[in-house]
Amino acid sequence: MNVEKLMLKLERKHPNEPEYLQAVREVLTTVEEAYNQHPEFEANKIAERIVEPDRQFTFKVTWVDDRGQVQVNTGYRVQFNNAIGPYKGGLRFHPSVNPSILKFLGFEQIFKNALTTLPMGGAKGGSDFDPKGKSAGEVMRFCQAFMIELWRHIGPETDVPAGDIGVGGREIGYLYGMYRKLARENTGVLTGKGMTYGGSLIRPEATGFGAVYFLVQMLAEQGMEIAGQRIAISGFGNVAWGAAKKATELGAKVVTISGPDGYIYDEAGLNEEKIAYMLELRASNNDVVAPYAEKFPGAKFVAGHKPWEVAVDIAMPCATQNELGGEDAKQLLANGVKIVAEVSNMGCRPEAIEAFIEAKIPYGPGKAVNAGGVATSGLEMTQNSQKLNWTAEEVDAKLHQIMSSIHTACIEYGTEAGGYINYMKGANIAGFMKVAKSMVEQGVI
Ligand code: 2IT
Repeated sequence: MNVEKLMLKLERKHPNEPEYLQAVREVLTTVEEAYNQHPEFEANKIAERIVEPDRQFTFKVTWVDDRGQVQVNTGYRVQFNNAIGPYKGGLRFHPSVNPSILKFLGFEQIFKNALTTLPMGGAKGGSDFDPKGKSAGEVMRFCQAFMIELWRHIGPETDVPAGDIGVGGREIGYLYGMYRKLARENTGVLTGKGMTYGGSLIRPEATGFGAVYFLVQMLAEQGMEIAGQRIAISGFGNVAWGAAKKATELGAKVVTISGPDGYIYDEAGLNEEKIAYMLELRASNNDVVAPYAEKFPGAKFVAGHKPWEVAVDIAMPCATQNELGGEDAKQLLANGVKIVAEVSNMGCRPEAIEAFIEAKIPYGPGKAVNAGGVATSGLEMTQNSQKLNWTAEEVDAKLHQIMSSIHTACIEYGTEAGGYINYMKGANIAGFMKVAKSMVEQGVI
């Protein structure tokens, strides 16, 4: 494979898709060497085939808001690759959603899902609908209108959507309700469902919990423990909540959370009450963290800044793509950061990753660290097809096991000559190999 030639072709074809190009470049450059040891990959044009989505749907979503005004949004589903299992990946509702962002997310999802050890292909979807300030009725009507279009393209053995930014348990409920009505069947076609209609225990916590289980293993590899570590978390949604909850439970001190308005610095560290309050803040639909500092006067709100300027041992980006840049990385390193566990998808910019690797700081990429979310979705699919519900302990034990196996795969494929563990390389190669082999074995289709 000639990465530069392939990238040039993609850049010409998709000049307006920077996130997609960024994700593809990262994967191809890190797998190049391993890829070239397999002549059958090149003979089957695996690289060219894997960067192209199987298909993409774009559809109009029309709905009526509370004032009686007609609203129009765009809905999308990118079915990227189903070589190892049904398409699987979340739906994102955010005004920034566009084909580039969904293609980057769908592409990442292929390798993440392969890492989970479960049979799931890669997909992503969503809409430019902005949940901010919308009433519950508006959210419901939007979700219903969205599913009226999407339902024909999905199914329990075809494509299984879930949540992502802006899509949580409430939205999944509305989406599932409409799917069930249209399809006239009760199948596990979405994951992240409520417990009364086929959901899995631990799914709401799974992304954050899994990330902390992975972090604990990264720390252990360096001879460190999580108890007593100072952690900077960004975001204040479902993922940040789960990570803060588990890290705090294990004795770490989470000192920041953040929103689009700025970040909260809480020197005393988060506790159960403050973590529970994060959910209230999110549910208020205002997308701001500032009220935290009014509610808990020991905490400080820093408007317009990111939490990466705070001196911490561990950084856990939990908000969105490219939220940690080169300058942020420099600042973290200058303040003595020891480990970066990226929980958001592609949360770090390439310059930041380069800086961490250059400084020999272990950097866990999102597709490994956050894979517990989709892994537990996979466990929800298994429970649905067995028509059984597992206990929280059973699900948590499986989540633990999956995160361990991802960590082992990263070490196996990512340990460099000097002993530094390049988790990005390890995760990309391990995920890629599985999908590429399966594509070769199944022929040119
Ligand atoms: O980025 C992700 O892995 C998710 N948003 C979860 C996807 C899923 O299908 O549970």
